Amino acid sequence: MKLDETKFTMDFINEVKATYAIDVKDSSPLEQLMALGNLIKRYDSSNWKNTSKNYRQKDAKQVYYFSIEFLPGRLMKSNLLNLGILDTVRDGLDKLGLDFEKICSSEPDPGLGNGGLGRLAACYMDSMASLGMAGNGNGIRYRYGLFKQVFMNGYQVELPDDWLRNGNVWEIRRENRACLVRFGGHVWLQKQADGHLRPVYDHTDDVLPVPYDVGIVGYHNDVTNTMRLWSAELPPSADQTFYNQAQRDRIDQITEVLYPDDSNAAGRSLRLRQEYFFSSAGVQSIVRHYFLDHLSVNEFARKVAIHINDTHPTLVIPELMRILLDEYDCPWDKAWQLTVATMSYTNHTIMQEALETWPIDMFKGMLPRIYEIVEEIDRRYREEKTPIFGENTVDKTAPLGNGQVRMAYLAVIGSHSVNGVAPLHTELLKKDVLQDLYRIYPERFNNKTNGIASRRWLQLANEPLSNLIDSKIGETWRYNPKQIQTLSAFKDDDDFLNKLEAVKIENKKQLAKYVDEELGIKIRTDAIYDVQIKRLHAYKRQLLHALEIIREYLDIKDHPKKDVIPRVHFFGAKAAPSYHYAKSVIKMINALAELVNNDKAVEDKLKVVFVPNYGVSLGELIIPAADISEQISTASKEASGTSNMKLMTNGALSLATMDGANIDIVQAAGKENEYTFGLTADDVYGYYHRGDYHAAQFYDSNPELQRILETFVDGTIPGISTEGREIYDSLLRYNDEYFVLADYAEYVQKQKQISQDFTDKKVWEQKSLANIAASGTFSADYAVARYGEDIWQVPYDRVLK
Ligand code: DL6
Repeated sequence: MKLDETKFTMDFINEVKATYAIDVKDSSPLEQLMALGNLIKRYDSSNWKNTSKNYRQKDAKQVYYFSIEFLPGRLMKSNLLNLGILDTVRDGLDKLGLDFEKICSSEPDPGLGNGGLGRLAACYMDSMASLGMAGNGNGIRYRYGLFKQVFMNGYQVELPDDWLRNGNVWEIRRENRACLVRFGGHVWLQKQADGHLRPVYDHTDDVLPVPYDVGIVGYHNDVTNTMRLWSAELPPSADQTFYNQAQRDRIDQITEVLYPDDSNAAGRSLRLRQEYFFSSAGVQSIVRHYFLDHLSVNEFARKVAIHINDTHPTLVIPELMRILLDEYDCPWDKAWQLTVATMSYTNHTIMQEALETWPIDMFKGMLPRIYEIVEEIDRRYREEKTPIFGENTVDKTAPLGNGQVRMAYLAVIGSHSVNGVAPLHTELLKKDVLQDLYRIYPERFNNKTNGIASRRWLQLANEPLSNLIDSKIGETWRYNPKQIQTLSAFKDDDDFLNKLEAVKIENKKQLAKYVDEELGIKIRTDAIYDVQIKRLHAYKRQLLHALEIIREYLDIKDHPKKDVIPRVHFFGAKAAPSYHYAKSVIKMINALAELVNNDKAVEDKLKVVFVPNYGVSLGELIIPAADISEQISTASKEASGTSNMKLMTNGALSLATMDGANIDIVQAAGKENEYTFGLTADDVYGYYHRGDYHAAQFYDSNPELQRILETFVDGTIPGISTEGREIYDSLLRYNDEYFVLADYAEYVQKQKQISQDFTDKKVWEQKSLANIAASGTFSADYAVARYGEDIWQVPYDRVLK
């Protein structure tokens, strides 16, 4: 959009006055944020309105991306960038003597996701809008996000994330679009006057889902899509006194708080309520919208695509069946054909514990009509497939089995497409996790490698680098990220390489300032910034990184005169509150940091920074400053990873196992520009099949490793007698489930190589450039285009090069 700076400043002054009845000079950054947000929302309102109108006029096929998590990050800068008014607004506020950065950082970071899955959903929302694709998000408006992490005596403590405390300036409450979701009670089918069997409900617990819409602004294309988040409320028409406190609480609880990612174990009935709540509300709203312009259900699958982001929204399948059968009198076969043609499912993990199942008794009691439908899906599946694939295979893969409703199997059976998120991951789904279903429905399986929003992770997070890129190759890469590839022509341009280094140092200064001011740790800006930012999980192996830090520490202590390339090791990671082992690793790393950072003998050479409460905004600060991207999961365990892509596009070199999308990154940027090591997925599966992994062998043959492990239990790292023992035992007594010791030697060797290579600035910058140049292919724009073409069959406007 076009915006004149003078008009903007006048509008802003008036907005502050109208909203708060004060002058700008008397307003706080938070008030300025709210006023600015209101103003930007108003500027964008015509685009938002026209986008929906255009889609309807064109009768465009709509995609509905169902995700129990969305992790969008702050929206102010991203909206301004996408509207094309970032500089105008920044300059205008500057002229008013206001601090634009301070205003932007007053915006709370919506913690509506745990990690990769929710962030991916947010990247895809941004790309759908930017491609001009009719894409809608559907999720939950949690009153509290994932916890706020603080460290007390090195332990993770979880505080509530009250992100809505001051309201959310970007949302619009649309109470007139609310519907009704039923839980519990009794249901039976009764013949109606028109001869149709329809369900009759009795004694149900009814909940009113109220949608809050957030505009998702496309990049320079006048498109604003909608992300719809549902909030659970009391149905208004009922006599309010009819509800006792327990019932009110039960309703409030549904959208009160996001579940941490290890808490979706069977038995958590609130999680199941959340899942049905947003699935049902979303599908009802889709059907309502569809029937505004269509008279029969016949066109449904040609006009609607529903995407199931991991298993949490799988109940959209029986819910759509319910609506088609019970409300539109559709015969079963037709309803099923439409449902399968509408649905598609992405799997995001091969970890067994994350493949959701629900005890049948609980499910049936909470969702009686939905259970009947799942039972019928199960019955028909068995009837159709048993003659072909045999009872054993069908038993193993049916939606109901072992007293459980098996969500992943239901998702595969009820969708026309099933995808993994990196080639290796998709292969493992076919060969291992979903192998029987792959045999039954081979044509459904496909890969869609993840992508990231390069607007947020490069253009916004790293404006200096983006401007430098512009200065060499112009601005078209901002629309077509693969064009960054042309930067590689400058790999021998010393001036350009020096500028690349200067940008990195500037970004390191920003980060160092934050670390000093917030954590009281002074770090050098000429050190290697070695970064591992992701959820804390044993398979991601923050422990392996810690072993290297201990090795470096002992080496410096043993050889005080030795020349050392200084390093700062960064961690950012939340552990799920009930994940005991992960919390022990956090405590251990914090204790190690305490030891290292306070030891005068290593002062300038080694520092450890564990940044508390890692989230999108901290990622935007840390990633542009990174030299090394630690992607060191046990091969086969990380489905894809996306921090690997964000770090790469900011010029960090990957220190990586051949896991998830690391494989594709290495292929794109060239093996010579990354540091790869460790067991492959085949090696890991080899150990599983033979059952011959013996961690002790690696320990026994490596005195350095022995010494390092001793520090967990001999008091060298103070204050971790319990955690140190637990970690030590996990490696030796319980045989190192994630092969840390097997990969140790090669990992260390690569770390030593990194230190050596870092001294040759030119070669280092060339490697960094190779990563930046190859990163465009991992833009979410291409990923979403592939989803649009192959899975959803929806057109989009932007021609991507
Ligand atoms: O696909 C997004 C992201 C991947 O990049 C990560 O590799 C994967 O671990 C993550 N998976 C989840 C699974 N959550 N559950 N359930 O977050 O997805």
